[in-house]
Amino acid sequence: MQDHSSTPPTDSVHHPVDCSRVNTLRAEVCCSNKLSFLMEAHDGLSAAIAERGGFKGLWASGLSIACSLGYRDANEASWSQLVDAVERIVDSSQLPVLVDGDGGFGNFNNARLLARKLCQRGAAGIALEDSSFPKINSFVGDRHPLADVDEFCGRLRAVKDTIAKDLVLVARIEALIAGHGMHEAISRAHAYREAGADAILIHSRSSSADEVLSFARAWQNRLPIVIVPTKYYRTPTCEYRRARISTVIWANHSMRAAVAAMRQVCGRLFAEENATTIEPEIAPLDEVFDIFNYDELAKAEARYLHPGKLQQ
Ligand code: SPV
Ligand code: MG
Repeated sequence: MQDHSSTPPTDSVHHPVDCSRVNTLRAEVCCSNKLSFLMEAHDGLSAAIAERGGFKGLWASGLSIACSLGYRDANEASWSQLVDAVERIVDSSQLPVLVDGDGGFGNFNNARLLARKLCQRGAAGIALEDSSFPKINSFVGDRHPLADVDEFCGRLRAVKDTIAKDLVLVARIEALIAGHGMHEAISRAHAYREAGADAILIHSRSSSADEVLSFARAWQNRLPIVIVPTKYYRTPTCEYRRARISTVIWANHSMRAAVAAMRQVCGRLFAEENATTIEPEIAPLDEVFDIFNYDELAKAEARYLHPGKLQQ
């Protein structure tokens, strides 16, 4: 008789969907007593590396996912391509994933379909922005038509009714990006809160944090605040703690790091026609194998492919 009773190897690549991820994200994003950080991921590799780096949650960035697929951040990638990318991100770490759902890919119906699919793929939250379809990245150009408030509230309500407590719902305000000013941003925040948002993401393209900090003062913590300090990166993090911001999203930093590193290695290999000088500067293959737990595969092979050898 062969012994199949030993403990099965843990397969961290294909773990079951963990419902507690939603609660973890809720605790991280919706807590204003403690500043949380979400790290951008755009594929399984960047997700696994962020987890190893110590992050407790991930931001599935629309910009970075589009970029990794070779698309522009203008709804060129479809909702199903986004959902597929999210599945790889979810499967590659144990962390909760807040998904950048753009505007929901259309009206209330597209938004609730997207939310349901993200739930099925193990996402923990969705951020919906009040842009109109097709969107364009917030840092590109000056035309950012906002969605009508009531129509966008319908998108939020439809998502909330669909996913109930199964996803954290973050409403993202683009009013400052679109040049509408603080009054519009605050009045939208009130409307989105009433429509069922769990948190408000206030976005800004200013090089200082003044806009988001004055939003936080006016908002008075009626719902947790999420920020994306891509352009105002010089602001000391203690200012966000002082303002009782709940969550900082590092929205595209792994993707941009990868762009710089790939540009460098391609340039060097092309010029030098030899890998001697570049080898010490790139990740060893063993690190790559370690990230995706190749050891587990070897153990699984011993257990399932060559079970007889286990007894020897
Ligand atoms: C993203 O990461 O896709 C975002 C953040 O939406 S930003 O690109 O800063 O608008
Ligand atoms: Mg985006």
